[in-house]
Amino acid sequence: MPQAGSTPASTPTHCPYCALQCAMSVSPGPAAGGPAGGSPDRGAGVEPRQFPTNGGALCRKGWSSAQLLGAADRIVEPLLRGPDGVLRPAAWDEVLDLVAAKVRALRTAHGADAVAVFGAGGLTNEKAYQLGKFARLALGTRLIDYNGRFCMSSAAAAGNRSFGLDRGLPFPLTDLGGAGAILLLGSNVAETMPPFVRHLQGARDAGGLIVVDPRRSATARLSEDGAGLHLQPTPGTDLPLLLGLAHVVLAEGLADEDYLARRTVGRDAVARSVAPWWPERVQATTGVPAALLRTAARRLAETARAARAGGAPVYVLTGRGVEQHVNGTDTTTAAINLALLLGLPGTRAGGFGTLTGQGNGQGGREHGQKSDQLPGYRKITDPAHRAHVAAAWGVDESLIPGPGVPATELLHSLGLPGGPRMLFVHGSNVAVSAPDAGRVIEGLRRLDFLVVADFFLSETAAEADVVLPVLQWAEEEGTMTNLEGRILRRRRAVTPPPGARSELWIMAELARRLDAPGRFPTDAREVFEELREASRGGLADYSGIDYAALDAGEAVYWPCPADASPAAGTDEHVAVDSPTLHGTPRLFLDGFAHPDGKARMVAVRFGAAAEQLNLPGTLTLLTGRLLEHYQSGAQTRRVPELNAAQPELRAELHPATALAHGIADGDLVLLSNGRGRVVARAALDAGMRTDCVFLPFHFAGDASANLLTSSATDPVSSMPGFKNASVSLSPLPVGALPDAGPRSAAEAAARPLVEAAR
Ligand SMILES: Nc1nc2c(c(=O)[nH]1)N[C@H]1C(S)=C(S)[C@@H](COP(=O)(O)OP(=O)(O)OC[C@H]3O[C@@H](n4cnc5c(=O)[nH]c(N)nc54)[C@H](O)[C@@H]3O)O[C@H]1N2
Ligand SMILES: Nc1nc2c(c(=O)[nH]1)N[C@H]1C(S)=C(S)[C@@H](COP(=O)(O)OP(=O)(O)OC[C@H]3O[C@@H](n4cnc5c(=O)[nH]c(N)nc54)[C@H](O)[C@@H]3O)O[C@H]1N2
Ligand code: SF4
Ligand SMILES: [Mo]
Repeated sequence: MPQAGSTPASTPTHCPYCALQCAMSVSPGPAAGGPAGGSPDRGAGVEPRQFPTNGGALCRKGWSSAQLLGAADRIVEPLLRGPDGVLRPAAWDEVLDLVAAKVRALRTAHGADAVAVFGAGGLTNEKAYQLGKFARLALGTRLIDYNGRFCMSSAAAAGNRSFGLDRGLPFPLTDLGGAGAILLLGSNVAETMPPFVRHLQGARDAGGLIVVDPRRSATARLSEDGAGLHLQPTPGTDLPLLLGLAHVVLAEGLADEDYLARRTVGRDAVARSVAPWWPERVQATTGVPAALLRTAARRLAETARAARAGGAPVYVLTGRGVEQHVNGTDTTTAAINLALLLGLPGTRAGGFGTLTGQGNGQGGREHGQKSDQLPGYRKITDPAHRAHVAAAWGVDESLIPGPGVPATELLHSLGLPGGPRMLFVHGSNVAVSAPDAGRVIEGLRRLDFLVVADFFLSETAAEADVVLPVLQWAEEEGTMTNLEGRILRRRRAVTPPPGARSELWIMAELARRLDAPGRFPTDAREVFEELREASRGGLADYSGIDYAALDAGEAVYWPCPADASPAAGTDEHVAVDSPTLHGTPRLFLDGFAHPDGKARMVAVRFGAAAEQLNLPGTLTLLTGRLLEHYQSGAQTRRVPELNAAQPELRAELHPATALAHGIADGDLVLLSNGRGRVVARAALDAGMRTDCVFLPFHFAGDASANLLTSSATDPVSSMPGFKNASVSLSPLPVGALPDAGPRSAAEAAARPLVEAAR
């Protein structure tokens, strides 16, 4: 239970939102611009802090983040759905007793897998770790997965396959600043991590920023100063584009053959696989002119050659635009292959990285909330890994269930025969953010019992039988692992509302009621101490890290083994910003994490899935993000200034596409396919391709882009193809409004367009 204690005037911590984890100081007090009706004693002030990643800057979301601490519609008491279907406040003991009784009853009647858990990459390391243990030991279920499956899974799978290890950036972010060239594929950092843009400046100044995006995004526009390039392929064709870049590098003798021979295996198979992708064929498939492709390949290769001689380094970076496809793992692999051909990963001449998204998207994928995983990035199917974790948990290994199923499969099996009948959701708004969300909402409604831990009545919480009010970022202690694999302290800066509880406390209370084996401490530091042991010797080894070290310097990159000897495949296990700290800021300098120390070059082939080939008359739906909103929008739609800046769903369309469909700027349009219908306001933008429409996924109800996305997934990573659905576009026909009435006040509030049009 949270203790009301004294809070210092200003506490150093980090932003609640994305993986850049900008440093800030939080002081209790009324939040500037706080929401009307908010609790005046629950606000806080935010000031940016100097830190290498954000350089003292914050984006609008960071600046306004504290406003939600005292939001008027924050949930501050447990809510229980009554027989009349209405959610009403209830006492903690009453709801926890009920939840535990439901678990027991369903387990007895249907087996332990009748209960499932859905976690998140926004949870602290401690909560993510504890949630994985809670599922396996307290619930006894194998069914746990999390929203990182929608986020980092393709990049993680590719990194593990090629390098033997997945750390989003295997080098400090500040290394990018001196780059001579950066190939940035499917990432719109100018909106998704604005303070990151400073790290692109070196490449921009050198004319070496090359952005690949079917949209002329804010980031693509950054490449237009100087001699930078914007490649604007047909969506879903990054794989052939990358095969084409590799083709040019090899055909023109620009590969670093010495590096390939020393540090990789599989070069010849990759060379054979890219041979058929000559630039003119790539042009026919991707729409990117052959000459532009050659220019890009030569610029990267020439800069890489200079880098090997001590010049400015070269980086290849990916974002969700290339990863969230049914071939996302292979596309990311093709990007890694290109970086390997240029001789970059594990050298001072540059590298490959992926830009992790959620606040703890990196740590969230290391500590065991993934269906096939145990802490320390261990495998749940490996007997030695299971034995190690069982010992750290103090339980018999046989008590740890086997692997579960990935997120999309889990969410689409809810309430179906053989599927889970009860679900716990911690930190995700799946009713808005999951693919084919209409089907997910049906599944949530089929469940016998839904428990959602949140601080707002998100669209998912609005479906719950029990809502458990939890702490917000500035009210809790813990650690986050940022996009560089650097472990940071999240600190309690303000006192939480009396009715809210920490998730560690909730798990401990339920574990006790369920007579769970293992330990469930409520103090984050105590959980971290156990996490250290559980991770010891694993790929993501945190055993050498403790809160005291973090509090002293905030510069520990994993792996950080307790004995301070280098982890396998890494050589730079050194003190970084502080002489007392250990860590591995740069991975792979001595070798990759495969047993032979060599990177795998995996030959990948382009085979477009049916959905990716547009039917005549349809457009490709691109989905993504706006600066002002975060993810499902559950938080940022509640911040007045952010919501005022982006109040409604806008569909970005090329003027020619709009004209062909009889649509003018500002018109309401209907986007539809076999899965659903969405209403949006047309926003004409000549930077779009004529065969695409772009929708952000931040809005709910009939403005939810995920009513249209497909649940088809990548066979390796189980990543859904969020970035590539086929849709029909029309002006909103009179009488064509979706007729289902709003289910909740939250949903109604999220349907301004439909309501306005009625
Ligand atoms: N403002 C804001 N910032 C955020 C978030 C947020 O919700 N809002 N979320 C955070 C999280 S969890 C994540 S994962 C990151 C995501 O960060 P990004 O990866 O930068 O975000 P997206 O907007 O999803 O996608 C990036 C770009 O991919 C492009 N794209 C779409 N399809 C394709 C394609 O087929 N090929 C290529 N090359 N590009 C394509 C889109 O046009 C878009 O500009 O952002 C983090 N930061
Ligand atoms: N079409 C489309 N869909 C996408 C994507 C896309 O690009 N296109 N991107 C995907 C990606 S990359 C991601 S990461 C997902 C993200 O989508 P979601 O998983 O839905 O993420 P959020 O909207 O951040 O939801 C977080 C919820 O948890 C609450 N919350 C925040 N912190 C905590 C906490 O510490 N504990 C608890 N219990 N609750 C908390 C918030 O109030 C909010 O309701 O969306 C995916 N969906
Ligand atoms: S860029 Fe990300 S971490 Fe930084 S202030 Fe914005 S949302 Fe927060
Ligand atoms: Mo994400």
